[in-house]
Amino acid sequence: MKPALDAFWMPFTASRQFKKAPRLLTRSAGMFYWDDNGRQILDGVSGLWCVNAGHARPKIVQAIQAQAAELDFAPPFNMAHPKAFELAARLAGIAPPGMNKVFFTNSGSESVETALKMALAYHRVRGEGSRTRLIGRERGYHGVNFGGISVGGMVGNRKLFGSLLAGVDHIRHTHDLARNAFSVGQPEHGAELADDLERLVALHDASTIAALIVEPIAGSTGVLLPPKGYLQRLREICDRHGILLIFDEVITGFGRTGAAFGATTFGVTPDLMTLAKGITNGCVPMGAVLAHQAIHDVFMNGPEHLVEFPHGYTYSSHPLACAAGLATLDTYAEEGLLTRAAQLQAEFGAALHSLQGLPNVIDIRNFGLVGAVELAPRAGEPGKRAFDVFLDCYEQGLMVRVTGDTVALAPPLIIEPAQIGQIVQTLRGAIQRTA
Ligand code: PXG
Ligand code: PLP
Repeated sequence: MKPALDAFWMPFTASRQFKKAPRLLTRSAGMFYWDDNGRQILDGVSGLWCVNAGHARPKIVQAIQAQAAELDFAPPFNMAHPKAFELAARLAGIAPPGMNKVFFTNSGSESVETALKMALAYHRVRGEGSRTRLIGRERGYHGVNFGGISVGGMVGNRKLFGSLLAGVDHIRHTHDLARNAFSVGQPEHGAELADDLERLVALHDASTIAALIVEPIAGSTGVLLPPKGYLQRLREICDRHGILLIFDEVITGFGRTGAAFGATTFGVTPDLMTLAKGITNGCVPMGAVLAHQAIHDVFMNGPEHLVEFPHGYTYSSHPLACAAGLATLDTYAEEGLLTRAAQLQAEFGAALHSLQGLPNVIDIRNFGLVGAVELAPRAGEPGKRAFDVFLDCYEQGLMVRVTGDTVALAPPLIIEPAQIGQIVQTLRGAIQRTA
């Protein structure tokens, strides 16, 4: 029986369109979903960039089931349960050197709020409370809470919501079709865009700036890759001015770029890192902030019976999420998934770039197991062409993600070469049919 669709106010959804022609997923396994008509759909986007090990992995399913029966909830404030410590240690073990303190949240958005608060508090606790300004980047996505949309750079996510956080500024984004269209992997041009941070230092003075937050690869706004040398340059400028560097790795974490984290792949260590999504393979909501030891240690003074960092969520380190997280890390390790994207990158990139020359295709981008095909917008209808491609792909049994006029791909890391071919073949047809 079809459910009534009225009551559910859906997130980030063209609801009226959806409710006229609902797309209901009822089952998942491995690389696939099935819909309510029993139709099989190849998952080209890991659910929503999160199911990195593929769906319904037995070890993760069993861990969640067993945990629910054993310990359902434990208060996380001045109390804890063993798996929280175990998971924190395991995460620190795959993090860049020094990033060994783990603060748990329940989503990427909460991880971002947590990291921004940590950055502000860090400076204040150290005695440099004038550093209150937060810097983001145009076209950044940092979730949907007030801090995140303030440092974020997507007009559609900001314009309805008033004046946002005070004292925020943005550096320019790195997307440059004129110089970098159809780059394979990291683009050649644009490392100098990092110098935009120097411009903001000159404008505001470093003594007022707490942190810069960027995604190593901007996922949600259309897979915008860091030009060669760009992230290194951001790190240098932050160091020169005492500004903390936050990498938002909610999408780039857990194998998407060919190593555990984008920081590892790109060889740049931030001060704070936000995680979510792949941390539990998307199976139970969870996020985390990884902090460098040096950031954490600044907080560890004052009377020992007092809370050092007044922040946390009822469901921080939830037992079900910790159990899922541990089983997820086991699965990644047992199957070599955190580095599999590096092995498949060349093949995935070549397959995607074979779409160059199709009607309306104005750029193709790839890195690790993330890719994008950018289409020329239909006149007067921005976003419509890519949305039509999304609907066509879905009809043909392929799920992709669309943002603006960019079609994004981020398949589970267990993908087989034949399935890469299937994704590209379906996309080819959809782009031709919607031309
Ligand atoms: N930071 C980054 C870099 C993200 O990609 C978040 C924070 C927020 O995470 P939560 O768990 O609060 O959603 C994200 C999430 C898309 C899309 O269309 C991407 C995300 C979420 C929803 C849609 O690409 N990324
Ligand atoms: N609102 C009220 C009234 C609360 O009591 C709480 C938590 O105790 C919250 C919001 C925050 O909820 P959470 O800790 O799940 O983020």
